[in-house]
Amino acid sequence: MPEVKSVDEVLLARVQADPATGRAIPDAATGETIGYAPEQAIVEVDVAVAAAKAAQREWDELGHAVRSKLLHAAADAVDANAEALARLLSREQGKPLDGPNARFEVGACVTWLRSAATTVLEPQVLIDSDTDHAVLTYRALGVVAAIGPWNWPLMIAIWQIAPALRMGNTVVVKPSEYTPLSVLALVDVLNEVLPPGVLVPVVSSDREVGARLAAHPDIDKVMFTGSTATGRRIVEASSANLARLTLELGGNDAGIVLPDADPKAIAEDLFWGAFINTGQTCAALKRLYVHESIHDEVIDALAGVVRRMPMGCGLDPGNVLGPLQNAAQFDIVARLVEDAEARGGRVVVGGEPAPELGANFFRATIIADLTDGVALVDQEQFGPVLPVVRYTDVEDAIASANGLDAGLGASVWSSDRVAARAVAARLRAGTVWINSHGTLHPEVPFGGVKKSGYGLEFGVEGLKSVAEPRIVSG
Ligand code: TXE
Repeated sequence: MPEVKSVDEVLLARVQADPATGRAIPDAATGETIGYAPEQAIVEVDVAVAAAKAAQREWDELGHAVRSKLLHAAADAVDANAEALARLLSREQGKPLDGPNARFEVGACVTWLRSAATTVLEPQVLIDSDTDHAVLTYRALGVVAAIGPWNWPLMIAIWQIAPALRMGNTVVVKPSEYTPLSVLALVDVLNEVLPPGVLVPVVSSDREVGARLAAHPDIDKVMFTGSTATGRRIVEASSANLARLTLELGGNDAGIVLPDADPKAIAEDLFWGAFINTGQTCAALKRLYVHESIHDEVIDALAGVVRRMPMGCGLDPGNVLGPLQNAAQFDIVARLVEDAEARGGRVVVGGEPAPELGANFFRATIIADLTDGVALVDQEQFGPVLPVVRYTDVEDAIASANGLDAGLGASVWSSDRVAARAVAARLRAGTVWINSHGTLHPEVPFGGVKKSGYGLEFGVEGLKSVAEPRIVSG
């Protein structure tokens, strides 16, 4: 009997390296090798950038209508390979197929590709009088480097790639060393319809490869999502090549629950705000401030939701929570929980690893009775753990929410939308949600303030960020 391969194994076979030369990539849940990623050398960055540079002019000259059509065709190709991509993503990244996870992420790739295909950046007439005329238009920048993380590797790659291609740039993609195979597979699928050289991957576990790409003299723009430390290095590199930058550096988003919120009504949305992708999400709810009058009810309702959400291997149907993607992240989460307990935190639910599920699993956790100043509150945990802080005066909660360097997202929870908006207006974050957290729309710009980075993605603003402005005056 010939061996029957699953759809993701067929897709993987298209991109993976020879085991003799490639790097073994583990299944995040089981630790078993799922495939081998190519290990490219620094010199291959130069080859990739040269290919992208050589293809850029012709791609630009195709014009918006043709590029839009090709982006729709690329979306169709992703759609046609959706299950294979989702299964590979689930194994490599760890997120379950079900829930707002792997299938959802691949679906978002299709949505954001189509949005980039249909969004139009119109010329803007600035002055139009008898004597003066000035128009602002946008054109391609050149070659864009798309450097991505391991938490939402496919969706974030598309956020970087799709607008860049739409505007006539070519792209060199550098996936995280933790999730190279699913991104390579995505690029391979997109390249079923894109002309050669328009989208070129570089894959390596050597962080110098990313550094070389960001600093390359022929890179005109770097789209980066990752840690603040690496973001700083990219800013330094840009002093030489003057590459334009969009930096999405994660956050430590606060949520404020006002006294008039209905604990039962908000519990499930609070849960997903914090625990989507098992907490490994840049704009997840990472610290929750709850008014003392409803504090216990909110904790009870939230803990009830946590208890009924299944955690386990991503390919097993029904699971909606998975492992931490890698051992280093598991250690960060475990250390923060241990420290929070030592500093008076009360574990309401979870609070420990789940070794029976696998080495990288940590139970979904709520820890109450914490204050600002505890590391779990002040630092980005990036895992399935939500610290809860009780407050008496909303002024204190606002001061706490604004008190850290991070400023990606925030949320306000209340039965009174007007009151919630008044609090929202005082929070310093790129996006403030009301009665939800982290919900994104392809037409609504997204980006951070303070140390969460700069630059906007999505919609018309996203197209502007991968284009160079040109004013024709007279
Ligand atoms: O990120 P890095 P890592 C947070 C999370 C996590 C921490 C580290 O708290 O614990 O970041 O994650 C490439 N020039 N977030 O180590 O190091 C690297 O190869 C150019 C938040 O994965 O920032 C990878 O492709 N590129 C985040 C990418 O940068 C370089 C999502 C990100 O790696 C480089 C994930 C260099 N000098 C983790 N060095 C978010 N914003 O949501 C490395 N890279």
